[in-house]
Amino acid sequence: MGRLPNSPLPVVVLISGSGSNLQALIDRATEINITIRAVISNKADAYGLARAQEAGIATAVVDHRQFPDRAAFDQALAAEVDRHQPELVVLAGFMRILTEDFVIHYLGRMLNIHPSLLPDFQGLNTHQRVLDTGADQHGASVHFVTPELDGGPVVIRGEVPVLADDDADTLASRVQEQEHIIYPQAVAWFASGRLRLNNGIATLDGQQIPQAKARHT
Ligand code: NHR
Ligand code: GAR
Repeated sequence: MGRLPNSPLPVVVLISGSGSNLQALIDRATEINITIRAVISNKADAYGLARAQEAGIATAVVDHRQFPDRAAFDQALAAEVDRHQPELVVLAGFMRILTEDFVIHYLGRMLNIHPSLLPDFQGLNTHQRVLDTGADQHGASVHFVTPELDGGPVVIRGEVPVLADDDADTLASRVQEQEHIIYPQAVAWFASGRLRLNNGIATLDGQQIPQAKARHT
């Protein structure tokens, strides 16, 4: 079942919405040596599903509302993911908190992109919270997913300035430009074997990736 050396890394992408980060990965898949085996959404109307279909990628919907609880949803989601035998699972605007069992199953082979400079501004509604705090820097972070929500080791961050006339939408689009650069970069590192999670520590070329200190909550 192992891959030939230098064959593209099989990836499954989980989405809930627009899929612009998915599109950035589709556009650079050949260059970064990945093959996106499937795109799975918990929302049937996610625009990212159309992006996948346009690119000839298999799609599936696992609607969380069809399950009695998070454990049942996550079991169905894991079954759909595992059918495609990915070596990496990419959360790209996926909006459901995942159970510990799900996360442990993919530990060290699941990445997320979060719209803040982690460890600052974990959770939802980050752009408005940054504006409300008056911070002058914002951005996005790619991290390994661990059971602690938005708390796994950070791989790469992309920074943007907060401008005086920003609202949450202008700030979000500036952050997303960075997302579309840093997410393919992180996935490329993983695909080439340079990026790993070792005993809870993210390493690049065997060196620990430095973790920033919190400046805000
Ligand atoms: N699951 C675990 N265990 N660990 C992480 O680090 C996770 C995760 C699941 C998703 C993405 C995350 C983000 O980047 C992510 C990281 C959704 C929520 C949330 O509160 C929070 C963080 C993230 C994603 N979701 C609500 C829920 O009840 C639903 C919100 C909605 O549907 O709009 O699941 O920010
Ligand atoms: C991105 O900005 C991503 O950081 C954020 O949602 C957007 C999805 O955009 N993720 C979260 O908020 C996760 N809770 P996309 O669907 O166009 O990639």
